[in-house]
Amino acid sequence: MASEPEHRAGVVALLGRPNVGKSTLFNALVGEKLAIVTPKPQTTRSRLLGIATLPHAQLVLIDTPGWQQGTQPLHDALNRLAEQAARGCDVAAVLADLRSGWGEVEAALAAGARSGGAPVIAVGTQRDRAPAAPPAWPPPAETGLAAVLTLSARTREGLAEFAAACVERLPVSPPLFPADELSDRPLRFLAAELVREAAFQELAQELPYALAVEVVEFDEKRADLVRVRADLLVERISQKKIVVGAGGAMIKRIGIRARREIEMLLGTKVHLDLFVKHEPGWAKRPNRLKSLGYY
Ligand SMILES: Nc1nc2c(ncn2[C@@H]2O[C@H](COP(=O)(O)OP(=O)(O)OP(=O)(O)O)[C@@H](O)[C@H]2O)c(=O)[nH]1
Ligand SMILES: [Mg+2]
Repeated sequence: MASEPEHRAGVVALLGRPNVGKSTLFNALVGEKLAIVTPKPQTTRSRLLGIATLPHAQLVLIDTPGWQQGTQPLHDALNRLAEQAARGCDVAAVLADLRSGWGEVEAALAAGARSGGAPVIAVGTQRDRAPAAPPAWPPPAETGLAAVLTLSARTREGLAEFAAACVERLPVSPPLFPADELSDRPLRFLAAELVREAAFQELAQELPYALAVEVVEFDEKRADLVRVRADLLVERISQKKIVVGAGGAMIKRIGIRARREIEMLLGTKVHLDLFVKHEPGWAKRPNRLKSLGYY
């Protein structure tokens, strides 16, 4: 009688510099868009747990903020999150954009995205838009890495191979979460993130970084319509003017985009009200960062 493979389960941390594609890979593996993704670096501000349940394994994925070089309390907090994820995982996946090559993996490792003894898999991302002949990466034997592989989270090429490389290195264990669970975060937090994603996409340059989003009301009493009220916090009055826009045009655009995304997440109609609030120094107070979910 052929024996079933043993069930494996454990934590896989996705680490690397901003914009390499950690959140996109996370969503592709979880099979739902839980993590927000934008073309701008430093999109992710929190440790997000996502669950990928496979036939004989469960990957508990941790999406992390990209490694930050700033010195503000927000940057410190984000770097701490990535460090904690690296220390507490069974497999550390260090991602680098294939277009920038091997140096980015080295930099991420040097910057502290090291695992506390867990095997490290180096992952070259965005293979679909990398040059035909990407820069050569050294073989794992020379680097102490458990494996080196490449993939595209967008086209899903190489995704199954990456999952298999992780599973192989996870401990034998029953599933850690129920098979139908996808994340440890409440829907209201995920909704706040989708508002932040819309703002990142609509606003130019530096402004998105001065902005936080807090969902202050999330009413699911009606089965066919969820009411969401969210505040967009900005640090300066001048920023408030830009986020509201002439005649409210900008906040309206952000709202339309965010509502579409929240409706997809919840699978119902959504009524979304957005307010722009001036809250100086939100990014400087550790307790405030925590209450906003950036921990
Ligand atoms: N073509 C292509 N684009 C990708 C792929 N993966 C990510 N991207 C794009 O790269 C940009 C950054 O992706 P994210 O997933 O937000 O990157 P991240 O590493 O989570 O970034 P931070 O949260 O800022 O650290 C987005 O515009 C993505 O759409 C891929 O496999 N192919
Ligand atoms: Mg991200």
